[in-house]
Amino acid sequence: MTVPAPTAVTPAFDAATASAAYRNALQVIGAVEPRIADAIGAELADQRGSLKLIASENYASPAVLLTMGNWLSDKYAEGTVGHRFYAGCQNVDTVEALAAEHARELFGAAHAYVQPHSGIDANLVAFWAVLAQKVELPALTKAGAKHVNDLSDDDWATLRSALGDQRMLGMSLDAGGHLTHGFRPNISGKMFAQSSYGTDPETGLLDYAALRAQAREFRPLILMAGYSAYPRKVDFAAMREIADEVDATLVVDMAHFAGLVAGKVFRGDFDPVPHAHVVTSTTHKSLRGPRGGLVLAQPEFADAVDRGCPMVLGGPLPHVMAAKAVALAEARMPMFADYAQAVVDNAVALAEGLMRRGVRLVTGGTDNHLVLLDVSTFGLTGRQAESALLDAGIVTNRNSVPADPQGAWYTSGIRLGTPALTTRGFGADDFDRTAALIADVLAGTSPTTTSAGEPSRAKYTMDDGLADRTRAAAAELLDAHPLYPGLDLG
Ligand code: DSN
Repeated sequence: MTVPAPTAVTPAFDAATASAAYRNALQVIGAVEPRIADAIGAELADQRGSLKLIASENYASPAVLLTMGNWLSDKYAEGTVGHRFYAGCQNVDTVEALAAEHARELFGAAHAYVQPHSGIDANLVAFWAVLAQKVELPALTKAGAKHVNDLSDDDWATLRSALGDQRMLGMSLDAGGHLTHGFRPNISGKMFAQSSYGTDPETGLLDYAALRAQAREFRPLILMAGYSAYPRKVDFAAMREIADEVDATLVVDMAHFAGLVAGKVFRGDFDPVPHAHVVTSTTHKSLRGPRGGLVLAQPEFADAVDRGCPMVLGGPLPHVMAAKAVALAEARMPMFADYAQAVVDNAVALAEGLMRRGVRLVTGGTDNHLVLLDVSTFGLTGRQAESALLDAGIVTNRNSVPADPQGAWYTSGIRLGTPALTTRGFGADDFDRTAALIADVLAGTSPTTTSAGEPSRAKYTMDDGLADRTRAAAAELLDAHPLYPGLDLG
């Protein structure tokens, strides 16, 4: 068998060794529950066979994936390195210390905490650390209690009402913010009184002067920056100035663009780490690691961040922390900078290819890893566009656009991201061809009419043969850039 060369932007692996490892693992698993072994194999086939453009997904390396399937999973290790609530944690200490060291070195951070299980967890750790560090509680009864970590039960009762007065200012959901930045369906929206900043209605861009005025008015404890659907860079130096002016703590959630920070595409004012008091992230998006989270902090927040478990987290997942260490080690390799740059170059190619073919993009382009399409110009909702694209083998997700008239369920937008296909080795020409496929699907899809004669918001028809033609064209692109080249489950 000829094994295609690994791409220049993904770590090389020995295909024969990895194939043997996975075949043997699936055999062991299949002996107990063959349907699970089958589902694992089927997931690889699905991932290989679809044009994955979900901005928050990626393909971790075999080394990262294999690191998670072992007996590190069996160890309880609540606490921190060298200070555990269980005996026998020496290997977990090694793992956690290495992951934290890689994170500090990679991002130039004073402190790293690698236990969070997800992005929500990482944000909870950060929010709690800010409350613990910044909220002075002079009215509390316990003598000497200055911070929330030192409270009696009575103090807690007082605190519960006091916490209601704390404020968070975060980016609005339809401008690209995230649920965990103070919105009602998430605990952050219950813990904090929240106000949202949006984007300029004409340009779709962040308006720092308007944000400054809003912060002066609202005076938040936490100024939250970061996004999941804003296709532009954020000036974190400007954000910090605003935070300092109103005595707020700047927390940046870089989950989406951590890979671009790690790969030094976002530098200077656009790198959150030197500017924010606390930075949170997931590890599985553009950073290309295992599913999980981490927190980086300035020294004054380090102790409070380290209390994440058991304050708001369950016991750490040592096998995932080990995989974070491997992924962070990969991100410190020179090829990761090439990868991060390619992610952005490819997003620009995708954006330009779409706009050239008449697709409207929020903000008129991108300078990060994602583009946000406004599909209302095709007479479609985001839900219809998402389903039609999926029929054609293109995996995306619908997303609100600013001031979206269709609301958060149907939406008017489609979000696309380049991290996953860039890992496969797609280049600018491939993304231009991908743009052509997407534009054709949108142009060839129409809403059906409801019994009341109105355009449906969910149902649609596609031109004859369009889905099949698109699938065939997508398969050509995918075949030219195989996922995990040479990996053969037999
Ligand atoms: N669910 C992630 C995303 O798709 O952006 C964010 O949490």
